[in-house]
Amino acid sequence: MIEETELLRESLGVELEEERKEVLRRALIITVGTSASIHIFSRLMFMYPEIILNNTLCITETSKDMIDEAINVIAEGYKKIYSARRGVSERIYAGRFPVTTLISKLKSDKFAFAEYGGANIPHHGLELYLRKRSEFIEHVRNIVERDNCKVAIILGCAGKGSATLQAPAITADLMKECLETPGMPVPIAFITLPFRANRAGTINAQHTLKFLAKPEAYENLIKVPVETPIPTVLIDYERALDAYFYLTKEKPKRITMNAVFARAVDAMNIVLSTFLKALNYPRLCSPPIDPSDLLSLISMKGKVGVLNYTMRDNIDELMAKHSHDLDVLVSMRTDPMPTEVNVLTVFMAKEVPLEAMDALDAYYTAKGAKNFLFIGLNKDAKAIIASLMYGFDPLAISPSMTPKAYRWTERIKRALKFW
Ligand SMILES: Nc1nc2c(ncn2[C@@H]2O[C@H](COP(=O)(O)OP(=O)(O)OP(=O)(O)O)[C@@H](O)[C@H]2O)c(=O)[nH]1
Ligand SMILES: [Mg+2]
Repeated sequence: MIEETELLRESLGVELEEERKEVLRRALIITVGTSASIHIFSRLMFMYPEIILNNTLCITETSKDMIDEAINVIAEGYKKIYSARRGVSERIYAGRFPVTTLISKLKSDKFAFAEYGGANIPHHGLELYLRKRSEFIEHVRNIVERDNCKVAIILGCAGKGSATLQAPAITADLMKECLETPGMPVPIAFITLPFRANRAGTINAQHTLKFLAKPEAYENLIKVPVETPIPTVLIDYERALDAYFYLTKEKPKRITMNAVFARAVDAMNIVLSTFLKALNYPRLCSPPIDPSDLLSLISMKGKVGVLNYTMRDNIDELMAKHSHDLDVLVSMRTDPMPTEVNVLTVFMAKEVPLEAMDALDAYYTAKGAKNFLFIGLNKDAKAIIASLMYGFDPLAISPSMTPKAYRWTERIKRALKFW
């Protein structure tokens, strides 16, 4: 698990003022439900503190209390980062600029679908979204027009009442907007899937997979054009266990749930922060991410994407270990694997070596990449490969989305298989 202080220490090397001039392209980040705002976005901010200046955040909730809570958590994190950068006490910024400015922006950009939560029932959460659907799309249009956002990133944790069906429904609606209305951003959702030991969550998340694979099954309910692709990347908490064991080399009898949640969130955030940096700083990329290229890679009806990544201290280590790392660090697996995928790789290092492009082209060609887009991002000291592989069948997920009790020995054995 990457500690917040460590993330903060790394981020302090970044020259904020210098970079702010560079910003040419913004994303609209929409968090759906409680965990996405509180756990995912706030950790993402520690990995990429400029995220908050370079992009626009729209927190959505189905519960009034949780929206205030999310704003508080994000504002506290921002205060911590801002004061650490200036080497002063956090107290100085309590109730003052720029924290107060951030809070009022988050308050005006948020959107509440209801007041009392999705009550743990995905269909109820969906219904609450549908009641406010046109108002919400109008809200997004206004933000996009104001801030000129090129990509919309939807973050949700499937398993309870809100994100399970709202996140895919929002993505479907925004995809329709993107295809029909010039100037609307390219949407892409990043949705986590629960541990199979979470019985209710697992059963609920079956709906997420089914909705993504066969939106026509929900046609009467949702009235989205069922031909519209729903660009979505899945992050399976079950697979985070493999990543956890691989990266920590631990073989414990018992590990904490928080450690594994944090591992999944960090994995997702390594990739998300790298993609966002590539989007935000086109001048540092060769070639820059073109949102229309992204759209063609992820426009595959009924299919989803997975994240594939690795992070090492320097390029030599990364080049030596990348293929083994990439074999293990995948955010979701299916059985069988798709035979054809589209791949986008952002290779981030202080100076991206030319050999990286060859090496990754060869790696992904062997994995069945039909289209492969390589982006070199010259930034930051760590060496990171952040890939999006698109074209997986969500219903072929492995392990299957059925409740299962924990058997640590079995799981560790499975993780060891990949080493
Ligand atoms: N990253 C992370 N995820 C969590 C944590 N706790 C729960 N989750 C996951 O998040 C899923 C959804 O939970 P919430 O975000 O609270 O649910 P919601 O979408 O707000 O839905 P309602 O609260 O029912 O309206 C759960 O099923 C878990 O899989 C955590 O501490 N960290
Ligand atoms: Mg909630």
